[in-house]
Amino acid sequence: MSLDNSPPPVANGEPVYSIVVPVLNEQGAAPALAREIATAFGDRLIEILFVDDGSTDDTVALLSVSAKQIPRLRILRHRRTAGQSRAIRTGVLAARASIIVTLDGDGQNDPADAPAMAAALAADAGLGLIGGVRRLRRDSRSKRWASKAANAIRRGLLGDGAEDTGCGLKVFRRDAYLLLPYFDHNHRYLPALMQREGFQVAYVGVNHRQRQNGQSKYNNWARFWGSVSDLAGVMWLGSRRRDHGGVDSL
Ligand SMILES: Nc1nc2c(ncn2[C@@H]2O[C@H](COP(=O)(O)OP(=O)(O)O)[C@@H](O)[C@H]2O)c(=O)[nH]1
Ligand SMILES: [Mg+2]
Repeated sequence: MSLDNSPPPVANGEPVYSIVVPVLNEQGAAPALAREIATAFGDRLIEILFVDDGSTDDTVALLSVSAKQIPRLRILRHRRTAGQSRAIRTGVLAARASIIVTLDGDGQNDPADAPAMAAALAADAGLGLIGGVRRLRRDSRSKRWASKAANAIRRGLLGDGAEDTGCGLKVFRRDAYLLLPYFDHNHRYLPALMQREGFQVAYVGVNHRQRQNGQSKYNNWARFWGSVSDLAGVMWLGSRRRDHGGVDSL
């Protein structure tokens, strides 16, 4: 079992995409998802980083078995649970590719959508991020309603134009992401934070699937109260932005 941060040797050069998957107690979904990601990207040079956030089930043990069959799979593990945003950040810091793809670890995002999104980002130097927009949500009615309301409030207050920041499927530039402030749940504000740094952001409709295993880690009320302070913080960050209009080298 490899739990350290040292990258395994790569036979054919550096990966072009690093796929980062945060997981917390996803033993029923994670191994199949790792295989699906490897299949979706075919023979493209990728690495797959699963970041375990202190699972208490068999997620890590099962992923370690998968890694024997999928040499491109790396597993990182937090010693203590620190949240989805922190797990994404751990994966991005360890990633070797300049383009990052993130996916939820429960299998609700469809890896088949990812290669085209990554290629679209690679082809457009002005874009910092392409966010997935779940076309048909496969979630409970209360979650869909809460998500719709949260998205509308955030969009209205931040003006980030993002219809669905809760979608775990996103592609972005590693160096752009590393310019952004980290805070718990910052993964829901990546479009606004990217725009604040001057990057363009685009959106694309993606597939969404029913959760087949395990349980959702978020409940609506906890998310609501967290969102109030997160939104206030991101609005403050926006109000403190100043723009130099470009830098000339003389
Ligand atoms: N690393 C980490 N991942 C988390 C945490 N909470 C949720 N996740 C992962 O984030 C993804 C989305 O979470 P999920 O519970 O499916 O949220 P939902 O789709 O909104 O119900 C899944 O891959 C989870 O395993 C956490 O505290 N830490
Ligand atoms: Mg989910």
